[in-house]
This record gives sequence, structure tokens and C-alpha cells, in this order.
Amino acid sequence: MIICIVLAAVLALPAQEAPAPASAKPGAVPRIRLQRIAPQMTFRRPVQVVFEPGDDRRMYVLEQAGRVLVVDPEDRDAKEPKVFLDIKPQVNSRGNEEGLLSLAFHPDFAKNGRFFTYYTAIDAERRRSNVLSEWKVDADTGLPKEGSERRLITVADPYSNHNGGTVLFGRDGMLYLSCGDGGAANDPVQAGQDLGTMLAKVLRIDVDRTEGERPYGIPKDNPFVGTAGALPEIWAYGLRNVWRMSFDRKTGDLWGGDVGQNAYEEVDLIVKGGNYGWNPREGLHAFPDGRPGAFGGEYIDPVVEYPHSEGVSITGGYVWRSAKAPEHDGVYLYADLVSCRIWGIRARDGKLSQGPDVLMTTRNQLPTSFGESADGTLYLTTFEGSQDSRAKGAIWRILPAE
Ligand SMILES: [Ca+2]
Ligand SMILES: [Ca+2]
Repeated sequence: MIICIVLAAVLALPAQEAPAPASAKPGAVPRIRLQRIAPQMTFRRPVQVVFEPGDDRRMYVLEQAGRVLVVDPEDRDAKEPKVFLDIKPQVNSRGNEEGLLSLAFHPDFAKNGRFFTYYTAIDAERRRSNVLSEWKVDADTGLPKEGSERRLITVADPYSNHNGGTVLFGRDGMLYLSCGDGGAANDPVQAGQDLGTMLAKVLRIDVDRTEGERPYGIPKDNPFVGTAGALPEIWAYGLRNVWRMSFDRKTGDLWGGDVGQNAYEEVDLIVKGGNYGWNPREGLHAFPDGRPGAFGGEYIDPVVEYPHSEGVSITGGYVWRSAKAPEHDGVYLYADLVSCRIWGIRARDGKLSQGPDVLMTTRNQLPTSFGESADGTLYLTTFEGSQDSRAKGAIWRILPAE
């Protein structure tokens, strides 16, 4: 998510003061506006909103320190959040990029009450790790059962930054997880091109069965099953820090925003076995301190990149598929945490076909994440004013501009 606080502070002011560029050019993606959700409520560092499958009145807001709140997005008078989960004691949220990062409901949640979290932890020896857990909701209380947490994957992680952070399900019923390259800078553990580590990858697992020692199954069609030296969980690699990724509900395409280091942020269409080039490349460019890996392969170009003059930390969004926004159908939205711009693009066959167009600038609100309800309505979470550790935040509904 956040690459460099000092740099961010320097860049934040001019970007936020700049007038929103006009998007009057022919064929531009239409502009958008934001409507605040639960305006009387205060959220602390909201980093994601997810909806209970099939229930657009139950929006789950993740606070980075380790709370999950339930909010009715239609209730303008809501004042007190309902706490669904509070795991602050076990979540390590000391670093700017650490904490409870993502939650996903099992596609059959209504029947089985299973959901999944991804958070950063720290043990007594101060060793960091990133943890994918499964939980079960008690049908009587509607809350997670005490002691129901089951750790599925624990990835040792040397640095506080670059923890990736999205867990979600595909239309194939498989669970996908994005892991960052571990952190610091220049990929010091050389994770990007190493298929022997889960760092700097997108993983794909089957949570509906177990396999040998694993508390989950390996899908038979994962790309590196049977490749010597490769972990069979890997779906795609060469990804520096995919903070947010999402599926296009219509096409099943997996879109991710990969946060860059020195110069470029990128939007990737993440495909089976794809190598996105970190760290021999950053975006479309050779990376000066990059090292190719033993596995070779061609690097897949981003759908679009932007230089650090336009923003320094991408927040990947969603392809908009809402009957309430017909002119935006098929538009992929993404934002920059620091410059506060929100862009829209369209792609055809993995190539940019429209945009990028700046659809709005959120100014004092730093976009941390997008969310999508069952009917395709899109939401945005923001930190207010700064990345300060106490940052207040807000939730917004994204609407076509009037
Ligand atoms: Ca890390
Ligand atoms: Ca790349």
C-alpha cells in the first residue's frame, strides 16, 4: 500500500491542491461522484469493505488495527457500529502497512458460516508473519465462534512493508491471496522471480478439502503443480505488492494494482502462470537493481502504468458492473493513495482500449480500498487527511457524476 511516508508527504500537497483535470476529450470515461456512507460514524483506518454474500445491507468494514464492523449502508443515522470481530491483540498493526488487511466470505457462507481473514502477526521472538485464517460464524449469535480460528497459511515475512493484502474467491470457488515481496526496497530476499517462496505472488488454493499435511487442497490445474522447486500454491508471480485485486464479475478476469518502488505504479491483468516482472522490471521499464530468476519466462506488461508524478501508491479497484451505472459498464476503476486521483480505463484482450481518464480527485481523502456489493454497487474507503497512525477514515458509495 504505502511506499514511503516522507515521499508521500512531499507529494501529497501539490496533488491534492491541483484542480481535477477536465475529462472532456471525446470518448472519455464519464466522471464520478462520492456519497458518504454512515456519515455520523467514525472509522479508524478503514482498509476494506466487503459484503455478506447476497445481503447488501450488511457491509463489513475492516479497521486496520484488527476490528471488523457491520454497517447498514442505507442507514444515514447509524451512530454506533456493531462489532463483528475484534482480533486486535493478535494482529500486529505497528507498521503503516501492517494489520488486518482483508476478509473474504466463503461463497456458501449462508450455509456454512465460513469466512477468511488475512493479517500480519508477530511472535514473542519478534518474527513477523502474514497469516491466512479461516473462521466460523455461530448460527445462533451471527458472530464468529470463540476459538474457531484455523490458520491455513503462515508466511514468514522479514519487513514491515509489502504484505500484499487481498484474499478473495474466484468464480471457480477457489481462494486467491496476494502476498507482497516481503518488504524493505529492491526485493532484498529476491522473492519476485523465486517460485520457491509465497512472497511476491498470487496464490490459489481449494479451501473445501485438505491434502496431506496441508489444511487445504492444491487445485490440480494450478500452473506450477509438478514443477521442481516451485510451490504448487502459486498462481502468478513477479508481483511486488498487490495491495488490492478483484475479479470482474462478468468476465472472471483478475485485476490487480501492483505498487511500484521508484518510478511506476501499474495495473495488471493477472493470469494463470503469469510473470509480472518484479524485480527485473518495474512497470514497462527495466529496474536498475533488478535480478532475473532461475525460471525465466516472459514478463507480462501492465495494462497501464503511471509515473510517480501522478501518484506513488496504487490502490487497485474493480471493474464496474452495475445496472445503476450503465455508462461505466466495463470500466476498471483504480486510485492512488497519495495523489488521491481515481482513474477509469477499459481494456480489450488485456490491452488498454479507453483512458486512462481521471474521474475525480478525492483531495483530503486518501483512497485505501474499493469494495463491491452483490448488486455491483462500488464503494471506496479512505483515510482522512493523512496516513497518520490515528487516521480517521470514511466510507463512500461511488456514483456516476450528475
Ligand atoms: Ca512485509
Ligand atoms: Ca510488473
